[in-house]
Amino acid sequence: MTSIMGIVNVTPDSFSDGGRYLDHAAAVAHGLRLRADGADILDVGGESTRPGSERVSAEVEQERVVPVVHALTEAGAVVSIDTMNASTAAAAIAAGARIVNDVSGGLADPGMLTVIAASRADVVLGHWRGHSDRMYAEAEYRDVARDVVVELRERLAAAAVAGIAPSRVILDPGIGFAKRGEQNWEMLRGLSQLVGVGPRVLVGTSRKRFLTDALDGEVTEERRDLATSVTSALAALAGAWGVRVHDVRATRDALRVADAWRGGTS
Ligand code: PMM
Repeated sequence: MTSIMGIVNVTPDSFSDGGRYLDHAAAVAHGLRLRADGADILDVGGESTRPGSERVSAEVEQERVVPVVHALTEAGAVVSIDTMNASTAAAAIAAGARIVNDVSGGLADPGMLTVIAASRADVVLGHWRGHSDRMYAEAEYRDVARDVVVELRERLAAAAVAGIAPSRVILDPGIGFAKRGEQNWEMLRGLSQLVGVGPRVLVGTSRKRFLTDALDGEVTEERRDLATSVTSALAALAGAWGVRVHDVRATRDALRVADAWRGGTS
């Protein structure tokens, strides 16, 4: 079945969590709850990448995430570290993280791919064209899915040059990153092109703006999560290996239904 990556934000400014899980113990408890709900991977992040969000120093980021990565690993979870900083990736790997989730695809920090190559961690390479303060200025495409495939192939090649085999790579179309509303739908429509590149593909639509814009009336968190479950199931049918979500339980149900549709064994 499609893998579920559950989101554990350890940030005070996250749009979704609003700082509720800033406290380490609360973050760990939240992660364990997501694991009980069916998350295969817990994605721990200490820097919000939401449009317009402030960057934090690598030191602050590490103070937030390293104890959480350590505790969740000790509890037996597979942990990924959501970071664009090589030093945070290294610290999280030392604390037990098995996957580095770099939304910038190794572009934000020139040391990132080297750190990962020297470890046994897998890596998520996201499609990215710049930090959140300027990413919409970069949102020009001829054909979104085709352009994203070209750019992620380059990141895959850069990873290989650094010594990271494609089998360790997971590609992510970077939904919401340097993509305006409709461009995200264009990307999702062309998702099978990215799946065709070869490595595993991860898709993150959870609670994102383009998605809630498709709904009418007052959009509650519950409705955003329902909409997320639909896109996650559709991503699974398009061949995604995994989805990154806040609401693991609803996603699990949706993926089981998609799996039954496909005729898989769940
Ligand atoms: N989106 C966000 C953060 N990290 N990681 C991956 N691999 N893919 C994504 O789409 C992605 C990500 C932003 O969302 P959040 O602030 O709700 O975590």
